[in-house]
Amino acid sequence: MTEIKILKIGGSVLTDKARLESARMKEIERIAAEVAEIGSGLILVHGAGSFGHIHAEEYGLGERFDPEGVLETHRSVVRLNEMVVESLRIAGSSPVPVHPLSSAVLREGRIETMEMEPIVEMVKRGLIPVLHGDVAMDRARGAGIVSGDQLVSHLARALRPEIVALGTAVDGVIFEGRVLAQVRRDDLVRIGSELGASSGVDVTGGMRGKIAELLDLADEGVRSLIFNASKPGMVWRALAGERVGTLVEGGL
Ligand code: IP8
Repeated sequence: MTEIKILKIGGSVLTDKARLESARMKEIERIAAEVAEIGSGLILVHGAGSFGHIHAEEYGLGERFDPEGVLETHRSVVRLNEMVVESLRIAGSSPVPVHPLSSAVLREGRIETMEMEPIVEMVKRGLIPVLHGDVAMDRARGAGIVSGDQLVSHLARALRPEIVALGTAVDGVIFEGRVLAQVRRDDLVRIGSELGASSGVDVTGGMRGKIAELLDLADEGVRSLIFNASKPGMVWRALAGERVGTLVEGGL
């Protein structure tokens, strides 16, 4: 089977997080063009940004089960997903939407089961599965939020991709004003207090949540890159195997 690459693009790149459901179409189109140059073997995951986070908070989805909140939050992220899928198609790729609400079940906010077979078959046929942060059924809480970062680490554990790259709106993990070339678990004590929450409404933990997720993945032997997807050319470079941004790796 083709080597797999997993790319995540954060909601802060694709949307204006301060304004409800405002997509940055130019950014979506630019990234779609960079992805199209890479070709097949790719799984794309995107964050929700101002599609999803604002609804999830409004309905208190982290704390209580709310049927309308499940529907409205899902519908909102699906609207962004459709824009991403359509831009990829126009750029010449063969994307297909994959919605975690219909394919994953959580327990206490963590993925317990997720359909992987359709995703594997899609990649084998040269399609690009496009997943997104979503609301999902939770066996303990009724419903919960599954972030794009958690989806990336779940997919990467199962599929052992050659590249895992997470595009954000910053240059990587920044400590004392400089981008760290790599981060290991031991570094957390030193840099922990500087790791910010994300700007705008974010129910899944910003940079801190992202690093926690990626360090767990690194412990299982899968390294990942956090890089700036808002800078033109960086998505392509990350997918081409360049070491851009910050590498999250396991301890020695
Ligand atoms: O933007 C969150 O996904 P993320 C999904 O990847 C929802 O953290 C529905 C808020």
